[in-house]
Amino acid sequence: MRTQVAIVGAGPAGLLLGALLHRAGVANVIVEQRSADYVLGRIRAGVLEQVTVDLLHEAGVASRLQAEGLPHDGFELSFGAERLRIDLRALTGRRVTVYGQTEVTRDLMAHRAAAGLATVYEAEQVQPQGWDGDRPRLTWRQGGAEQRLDADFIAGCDGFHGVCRATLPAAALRTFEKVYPFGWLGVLADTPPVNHELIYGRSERGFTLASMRSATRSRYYLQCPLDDRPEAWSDEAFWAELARRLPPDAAAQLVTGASIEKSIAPLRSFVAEPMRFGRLFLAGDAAHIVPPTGAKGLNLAAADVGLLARALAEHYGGSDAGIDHYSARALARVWKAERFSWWFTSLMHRFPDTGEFGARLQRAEFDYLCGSTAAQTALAENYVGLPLGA
Ligand code: FAS
Ligand code: PHB
Repeated sequence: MRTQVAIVGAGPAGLLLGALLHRAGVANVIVEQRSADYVLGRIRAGVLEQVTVDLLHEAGVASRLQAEGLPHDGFELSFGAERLRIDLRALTGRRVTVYGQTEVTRDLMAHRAAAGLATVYEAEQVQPQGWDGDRPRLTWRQGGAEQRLDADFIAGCDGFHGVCRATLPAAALRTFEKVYPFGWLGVLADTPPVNHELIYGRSERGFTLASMRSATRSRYYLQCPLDDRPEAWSDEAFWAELARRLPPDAAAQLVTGASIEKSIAPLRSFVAEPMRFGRLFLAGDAAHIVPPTGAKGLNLAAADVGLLARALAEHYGGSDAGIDHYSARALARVWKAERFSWWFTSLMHRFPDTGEFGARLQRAEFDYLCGSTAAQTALAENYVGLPLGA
């Protein structure tokens, strides 16, 4: 097989890159190690920045998002019983859209199938090769036979545990990492959300997030110890702890029900530099990870592939300026999102070493936000997402 761009990974980064390249007339094939159902079964992000919404429109994959996405003009912070609304629309003129990553992935998969684009699922032992020369290619095994895909470029959209970054020589890569001493226990339930907008909460007992997927489907998170396990939490125990941590007037609105998904995600900040190696490009979680506090992971992946798709299309138009500047441009925006996600996580969580002094500092930051339009604007403009070229 031969194509112009070989994409490793059929998560949101790989699928959106494939759709944008197809729109630009650039041929591409996606090679994914899991089944489509497995990819769809992962419950992850829930909030889309306008940059992501615009890219999905550009890719021609936004009709269901347009119909079912929930535009949100603000969100709330709570400290104990106190609540502060951050008015995104008034402070930045922009908003975010609540639409689950699972639905984004489903729409991208449907678009790809309808366009008749090649996607190889359940590929085993995928291996990028030749990316440091002029004959890049992917090999993999399927049905007991070796498969090969020759291409002009390889896009590593294979997530944090993928093969593309792992294939690179250690000396070629600089990595930066911070691992947080807690995780998020997430529950999805077909119950109405406690509030019409998201509430990020800091209680004495730890962080909570009250989010949603629709007016009838809620998504909640509790900060939990790293060694905690989803099976250690009955639904009743989860709802009782959530009610203890939510601000009382929100807890009074809580409708409980059977969980339809329960999982624990670790929190990490991670960046690999650079994001280009000859004819291999990294995008999305393959290159960087943020704690989900700032709702940046999926949105950074979309921004990366928005830059990469334009750069590759320019290459076929005769200019290599885009691919030559891809890594620096992507990383400039990635690091600003890393800073914001770290700051927001540090503000809203109980750390083992927070102590009384640290708790007072977190409270002082919340009080400052309550009284400062400038502070709220800084928070709002990072939350809605910085412009693509920022
Ligand atoms: P993905 O990891 O989504 O996709 C990579 C794909 O590559 C996968 O399908 C994988 O199977 C495939 N792959 C891996 N190795 C391969 C190989 N060797 N060969 C072929 N294919 C291979 N972000 C938010 O904004 N908000 C959240 O609440 C949030 N919650 C999260 C919870 C969890 C548990 C995790 C892990 C992440 C969460 N994220 C969240 C971040 C998440 O949404 C990512 O940012 C997003 O999935 C990034 O998309 P991709 O870069 O496509 O990576
Ligand atoms: C979610 O709804 O899954 C969600 C929303 C906002 C976040 C993290 C997760 O910051």
